[in-house]
Amino acid sequence: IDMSGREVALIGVPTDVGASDRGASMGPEALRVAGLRERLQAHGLVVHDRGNLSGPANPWLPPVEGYRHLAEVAEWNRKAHEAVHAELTAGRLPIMLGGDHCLGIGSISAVARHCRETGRKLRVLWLDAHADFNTSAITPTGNIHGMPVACLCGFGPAELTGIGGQVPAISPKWIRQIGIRSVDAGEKRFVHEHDLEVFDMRFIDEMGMRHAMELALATLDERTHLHVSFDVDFLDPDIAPGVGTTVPGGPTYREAQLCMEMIADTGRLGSLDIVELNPACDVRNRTAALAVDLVESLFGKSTLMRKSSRG
Ligand code: 4U7
Ligand code: MN
Ligand code: MN
Ligand code: MN
Repeated sequence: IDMSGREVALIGVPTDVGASDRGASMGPEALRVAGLRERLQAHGLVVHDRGNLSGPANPWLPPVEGYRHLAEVAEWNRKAHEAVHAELTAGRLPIMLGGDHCLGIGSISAVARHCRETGRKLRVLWLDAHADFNTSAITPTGNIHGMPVACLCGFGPAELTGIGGQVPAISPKWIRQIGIRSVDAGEKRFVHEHDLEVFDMRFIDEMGMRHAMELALATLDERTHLHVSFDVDFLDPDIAPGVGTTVPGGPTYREAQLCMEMIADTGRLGSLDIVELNPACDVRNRTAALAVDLVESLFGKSTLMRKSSRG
């Protein structure tokens, strides 16, 4: 797949209000330092770096009625929503540089709104160690970065579920989760209740990344907009230590590369989040460099030229 000439917009959203570890707010700069823009340009993409959005500071308070920093999370997400939606409307491919994963609410609600406006179908690939399907009633932490999938599906406070003007913003049927290996007890029941399609690490161990991705990418067509929400803790912590919430037993370097290459081969990538990178936990920016490497593959870098994409 040749993406050259395609216009992409980098939108930094430097916040960690959705988490209880500080530091994801430094993610956008770490990705820039690792050469994100230059590496995309090397593939012929036209890159506009919009700099960082601004928003409320992290008040660093305990949860209130099951939510930590709800007002601040809502404010950052409204801003992310507008920024992502504006780029999509202008025909550019937005890459949101998080920031913690609460921002998936703003970003994906914007993509869903764009798909409604343009008559497209949406498929969301959620690459993560976690299902992020908690609600205030079942969360063990109150951290809203553990709730974005639930909020997008309409389960959450009106301040978050209403962003983008339609509740729910998306259907659970549009989501495929990959790499999952840490789901809380109440969250697990909720995932089953709503029938989320999850390719967890057990599935990947037994069936392989190739089969998982073939299923996750099945039934796409020319009208499908593919959104990738890439939580860096998806990756095994041995190769990606720079995240706040490490979970052992994630995809290896090769598995992660294959995952990205198979997404690239569809030619349907329409928007991307890179979230949860935490430079305060990283070692000489190597997790940022790895994320940039993988994003390069997502935009079509492959070891050798292919005569045609697999299909
Ligand atoms: B991330 C957790 F309890 N499930 O809800 C929670 F284990 O965006 C972690 O995927 C959530 O990194 C992790 O707080 C959120 C916890
Ligand atoms: Mn996440
Ligand atoms: Mn995660
Ligand atoms: Mn995390």
